[in-house]
Amino acid sequence: MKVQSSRDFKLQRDVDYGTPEQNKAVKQIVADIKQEGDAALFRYTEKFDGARLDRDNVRVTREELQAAYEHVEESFVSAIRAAADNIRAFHARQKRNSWMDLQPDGTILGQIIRPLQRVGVYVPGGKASYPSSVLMNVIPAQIAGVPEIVMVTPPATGGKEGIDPYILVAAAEAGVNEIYRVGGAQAVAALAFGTESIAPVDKICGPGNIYVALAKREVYGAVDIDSIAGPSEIVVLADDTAEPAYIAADLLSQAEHDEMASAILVTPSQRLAEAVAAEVERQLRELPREAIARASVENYGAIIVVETLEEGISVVNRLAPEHLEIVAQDPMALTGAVRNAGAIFLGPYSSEPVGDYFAGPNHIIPTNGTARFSSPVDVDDFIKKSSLIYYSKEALLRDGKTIIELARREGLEAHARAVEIRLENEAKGGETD
Ligand code: HSO
Ligand code: ZN
Repeated sequence: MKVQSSRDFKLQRDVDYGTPEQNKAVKQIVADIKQEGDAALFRYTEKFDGARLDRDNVRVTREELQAAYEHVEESFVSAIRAAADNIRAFHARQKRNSWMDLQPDGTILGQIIRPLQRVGVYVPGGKASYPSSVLMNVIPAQIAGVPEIVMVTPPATGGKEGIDPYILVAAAEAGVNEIYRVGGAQAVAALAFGTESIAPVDKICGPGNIYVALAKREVYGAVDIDSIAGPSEIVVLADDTAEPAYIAADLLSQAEHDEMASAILVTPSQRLAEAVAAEVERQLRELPREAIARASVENYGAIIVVETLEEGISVVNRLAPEHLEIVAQDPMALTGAVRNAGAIFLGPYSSEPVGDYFAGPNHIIPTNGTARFSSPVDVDDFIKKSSLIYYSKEALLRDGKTIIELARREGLEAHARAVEIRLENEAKGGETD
């Protein structure tokens, strides 16, 4: 990893909007599913995933789910359960209540909080198929009270055997209600518009490859979607008190996710900068995913030497990282100045994977600088609000004229009259004729 000064550091931010061919292919798939339903869904599944599906086998059965438990270690089941408990406890704190305000004139104003009815969670196949992400998507929806949580995943994530049993166990533990063995853009379109075998959902979340991301963009509006996740990012802000081997290990924990993941150390200590650079190299050689992690640190990694920790914070705020670790003498004292970071890990023992798997906060966190304006996935992502308005006669008599004034200013006479008819009638004694 290159040690450089903050003056020489250039921020790289790329969002993948796909090639014109990819966009065209996705539009076609979405249109076909919308029009033909299952027939197109099964045709594309055979074409892209090599699996023959029909109405009877597209859905994962209760028996298959039970069988998955026989293919995973007991220790995995207990680990998933312990993580799920922590994630539930953390997200339970986010629940909001409906509220109502009764005013002295009898007016009632309020907000009703309702869960979404039906949510679809996409679980990718391939290198980014994580049981932990199943928990992070499903549990907040469940805490929000979503009654129907549907999962889709490509038919052979676990090779010839079908869906990866670890994913199935995580889904069962998290409380998924229905699972369908479909993936790709066709699965996203099926969730959005429904087919004969899959009822349509209100929101689609979960990560996927470029086709899945483009399909989510394509169906947005017909349904809600979560944000489109970019590669993982970690920024560590550290001073001389930090242990270089720990910092290097934490940087590599995110670098191993993806060739385009970004791992950055920001420090006022030249000594730490050099020690971490050496450690990264040493530890890289011993990693099973060395090739991915090496590509990540070479292309998107950096060690930035700043003058002071305060300057470090301003670099952090510009980066607006998904994950920030503050490993310094007094991390809490620095935290107040952090404006942009999706998740902040404090002190030498809050290694980033603690948050990825176990502590309780969500690990689906804004990437690509979007922590400037967005937040980790939470219960709010799975609720909606309805406003409640009850106007008393007294209140309408008091406010009617003002409303009429505003309506006529907009040239909307019918609006004005809707209120006026009531005022006039009340002036006549309140009888309608
Ligand atoms: N660090 C990833 C989440 C994850 N890590 C899943 C391990 N498994 C989010 O940036
Ligand atoms: Zn991770």
